[in-house]
This record gives sequence, structure tokens and C-alpha cells, in this order.
Amino acid sequence: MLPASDPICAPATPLLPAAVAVVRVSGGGLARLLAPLLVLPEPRRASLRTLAWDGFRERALVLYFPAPESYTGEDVVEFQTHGNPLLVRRLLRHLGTLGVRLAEPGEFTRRALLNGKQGLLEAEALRDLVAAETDTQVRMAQARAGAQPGWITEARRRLAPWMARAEAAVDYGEDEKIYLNLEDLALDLEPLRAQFHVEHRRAQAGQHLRDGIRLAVVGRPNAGKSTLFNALAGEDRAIVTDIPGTTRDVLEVRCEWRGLPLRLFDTAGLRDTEDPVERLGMARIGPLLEAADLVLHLVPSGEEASGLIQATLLPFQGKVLEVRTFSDRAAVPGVAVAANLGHLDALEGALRERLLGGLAPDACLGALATDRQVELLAELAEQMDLLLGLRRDCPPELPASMLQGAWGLLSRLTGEDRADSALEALFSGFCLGK
Ligand SMILES: Nc1nc2c(ncn2[C@@H]2O[C@H](COP(=O)(O)OP(=O)(O)O)[C@@H](O)[C@H]2O)c(=O)[nH]1
Ligand SMILES: [Mg+2]
Repeated sequence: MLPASDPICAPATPLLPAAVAVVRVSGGGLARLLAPLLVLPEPRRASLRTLAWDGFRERALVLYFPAPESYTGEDVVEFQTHGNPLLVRRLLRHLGTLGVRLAEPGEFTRRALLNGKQGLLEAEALRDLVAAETDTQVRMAQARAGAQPGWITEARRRLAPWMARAEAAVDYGEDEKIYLNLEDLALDLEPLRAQFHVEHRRAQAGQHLRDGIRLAVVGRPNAGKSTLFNALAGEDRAIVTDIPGTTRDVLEVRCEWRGLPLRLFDTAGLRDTEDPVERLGMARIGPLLEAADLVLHLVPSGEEASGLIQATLLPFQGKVLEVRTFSDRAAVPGVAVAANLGHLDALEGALRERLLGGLAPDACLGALATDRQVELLAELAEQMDLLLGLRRDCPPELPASMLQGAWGLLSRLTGEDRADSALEALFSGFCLGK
């Protein structure tokens, strides 16, 4: 799709009553286009203007960013009006009569990308920043919103000469006796291969942090589920008693615990019961187990899990973590906790191990983390495995095409591959005025 620069406008703040609303306009020749409404102020200087149209007289703070030094790279004007949604709609409608149409979601960012004002990785980070719900998620998005990761630049620097050599070997090998030394190539690119694997692992951890970790807490009645749930949530959300069958519904809370963004689910205890309400609660556990990233199976120290629970968890074995509760009563090996006393270090370690590949949340701050990024990193790592695993006597066409492949994956990652559908997917996920 070709860059369009017809003038667009959109509210940059939600259409709700508020102190201030921001309306953004972007396009070519805004000074002339908006002349009937106002005389644009000096570039980048906030100035009060009275906007008069249809009988309205709105005192607004106006900012003008002439092209190319603006968010989109085009002329940009921002109006800060009083935060009345009706007023904002009327202003947008009036802008329409001046030839400024309403933007599509993400259209400002699309223009920023096409005009080279922003990279795809940065745009994705900014989208995540807007959507982040916990401290870790905000920090992660901020860490990614800056410059492109250095390892990408470094990867290109290392790949480029080998691509040239491989191409020369393909084009002139036979006649000019130009051969590609795969021994040297492997030696030189091994650190890169290792790095891609490291970045992929960090990205998988980052993906969990970005999306929030869905943790289901299950176990027999009185196993300490609600106590653990409350301890992780940092608030008393679930009722805790020593009466079996207290929790009957699924409770959900979103929180951050020790740097881990969690979506926690407390459940009804699993046991044979005639109580119809309790049984309904138990019936809800199946879908929850399906959706969970990790299932915490709570077993009081010194006990064995019942046959009923073992059968329920059997299909999910791969994501069940057995947690020993009441560790204050009996010392047991494994992941032992006493949530009522705040003894949870073993659980923290186990969660990092199972979900973050042993990394601390802080170690994942700059990691790539969207589904798209993680998938591309996996492909990159695999491509390098294939390249470095080639037989030394294979024809140069093979390494040449794999090097091209790796290069292409990097370009898709950074968004320089304009044909990639990732761009469209990104914009559709944006809110209006972004
Ligand atoms: N001593 C000790 N008591 C606990 C522990 N965890 C929970 N409890 C107590 O065990 C009882 C049942 O806990 P609760 O969280 O309601 O269990 P649930 O039925 O699995 O949700 C309550 O009286 C809790 O205070 C623990 O680790 N140690
Ligand atoms: Mg409970």
C-alpha cells in the first residue's frame, strides 16, 4: 500500500468527560488547510487559540509540529480542548468540512513507520506500553520502546560479508575458483547462532511477562489454595476458613507478585461431594486447566494426592507444578510453602524455572516479547542451526539461501520488509489517534 498523506484527524484521548481532550491532525499543508479555523502558532510552542465554528468558541491549547519533525513525519497539529466528548465530536466534524477526514485505527503510526519516524519494534513496544497492566509490563514496554536492540545490528554486520562471499561462490565459483569455506563460516557465526538462541529464550520468558501468567490453583479442600491465592494477590480476596468446601466458584485476580504479572485463579477444592453448588464449582475447573500456563497443585505436606485429583490433572501433566503447603508443619523436599507465614521463596524459584527459563523478571526487560517476535526468533535460531550444520562439501547454493533466509527474517523482525503482513496486524490492534 502506498503512503497516503491526505489530512487525517482523530481523538488521541478517550471520548469521555475529562479535564482535557487531545485531538490530533496530520497531513500535508496544514497551515493553509486549517487557516479558516486558526492561525497556527510557532512550531513546538504551546499557544492558546480561540477556535470558533458553528457558534462554538473553544479556548484550546494548540501545538504545531511542521513536517518532518513530528510523530508522523507530516505536519501535525494537536488541539488540547476541554474534555467534553460532544465538543470533541463537533470539532472533528468541523475538521471534516475543512477536508480533514477521520483517521483509521493506527493510521498515525502507519504514517510514522512509512516515513521512517518509527520502527516496527518501537511501534509494537508503544502499543504494549499503552496496554500494560503491571509495573513489570510497563518497564518491559519502555525498555523496548527505545533504539533497536544492538544484537540485531551486530547480527547484520556479521552476516553481510558471508552473504557476499556465498553469492560470489554461487555466481563465479566454477570459473573463478571462488569457494565458500564453511569451516570458517561456522567458526565466525557460531556466536551469532548462540545469541539467537539466547534471545529466543529471553523472548519466550518475555512473552509470559507481557501476556501475564495464567496460574490455576487446585487441590483438595483445605489444602491452602485460598490462603496462597490471597498471599500472591497481596489482598484478602478469597474467603479462608478451615471448613472444607468454602470456595465454590472460580475467583480471578490480576496482580504482580515479585515482578511476575499474574492472572490467578482460585478454585473449589476437588473431592467427592454431593453438594450441588460445590460440584458446579468443580465443573469449572476443566476449562481453567486448559487455559492455564501453569497449574499449581497444592498438596499438604506429608500427604498423597487423591486418585480423583490425579485423574483430573492427568491430561495436563506437562504444566502441573506440585506445591507442598503447610511446610511449617513438616519439612518436605520440593516446592514447599507456608503461605499464611509468607514463606514463598521456593514457589518464586519454581515459577521462574518453569516459565522464564530460570531468568529473573528484570533480566527480561529488554527482551522481545510479542507472539510475532518470538516466532521469528525461533525461526532465526533454527535457520542458523541448519546453516552451521551443513556438510562442509555442500554446494554454495545451500548456505547462500540460508544466509538470505536469516537476513530476511531479521528484516521481517524490524519491519523493513514492507510486504510483511505484520504491519497490517499491528495497525489493526491500535486505538484511534495512535
Ligand atoms: N499452618 C498452616 N496453615 C495453613 C497453611 N495454608 C493454609 N492454612 C490454613 O488452612 C486452612 C484452610 O486454608 P484455605 O486456604 O481456606 O484452604 P482451601 O480450602 O484449599 O482454599 C485455613 O485455616 C488456613 O489458615 C499453611 O501453609 N500452614
Ligand atoms: Mg478455598
